[in-house]
Amino acid sequence: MRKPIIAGNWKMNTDLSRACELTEELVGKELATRAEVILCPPFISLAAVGERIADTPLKLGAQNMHWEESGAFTGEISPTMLTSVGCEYVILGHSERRQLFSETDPRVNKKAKAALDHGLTPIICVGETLRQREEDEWRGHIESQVKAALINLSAEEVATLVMAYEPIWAIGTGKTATVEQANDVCRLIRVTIETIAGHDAAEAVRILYGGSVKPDNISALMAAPNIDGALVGGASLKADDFAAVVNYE
Ligand code: G2H
Repeated sequence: MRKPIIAGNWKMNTDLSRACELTEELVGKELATRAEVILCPPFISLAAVGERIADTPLKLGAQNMHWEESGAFTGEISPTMLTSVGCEYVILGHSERRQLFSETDPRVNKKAKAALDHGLTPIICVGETLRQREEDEWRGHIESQVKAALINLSAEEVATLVMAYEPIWAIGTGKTATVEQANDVCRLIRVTIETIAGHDAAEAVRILYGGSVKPDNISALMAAPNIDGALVGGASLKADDFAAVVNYE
């Protein structure tokens, strides 16, 4: 049985004060424990959020990282920096990074390898554009992103990681993929992983859906057989909404 994951991707939102406040609001709520709940605040708030969730079931994740441990990489954050503040997860290859910050498949792969080498669980994002969806090119695109991200990872490593399917056309737009569309792509991701790393790894990998997840669509998404959780953006910024997503029926 795969344990579900609900991860809040705060993106470039919340200053330190609001990040602490939002964390405290969440800590004060009754949150179901059937899913692992991960908070991914901006880098500058990781330590403070980490301190506030240290004695709770909530987990800490980062939104990106560099693959090197240290060095002359101005503006970057390393895996050891993330683990030093209690991070257990790191989002890699989010479409906003791919589209706005020149993140490439080879870099996502290097980052995934480095994360695993440092005991961090990567949450690797893949997803197609509206054009690729409309022109029926999404299968090839998703397969290629998954294969590129997992190059040189062992089956044991692949089994531990988390994938996230985020259709670019559904991110922050209010449009959600239908449950059937989302489940179909998550199944394709699992089948692709099976061809690379075998049946056991494919069955173990947790695959999240992301893209305008809200309290009113989470239950239907979670009922789909290939969807193991959600990567939540906008709705993770309000404690009531995020708690309602975590406490899905
Ligand atoms: C997709 C998602 C979280 P939102 O980017 O990663 O954001 O829920 O705002 O569409």
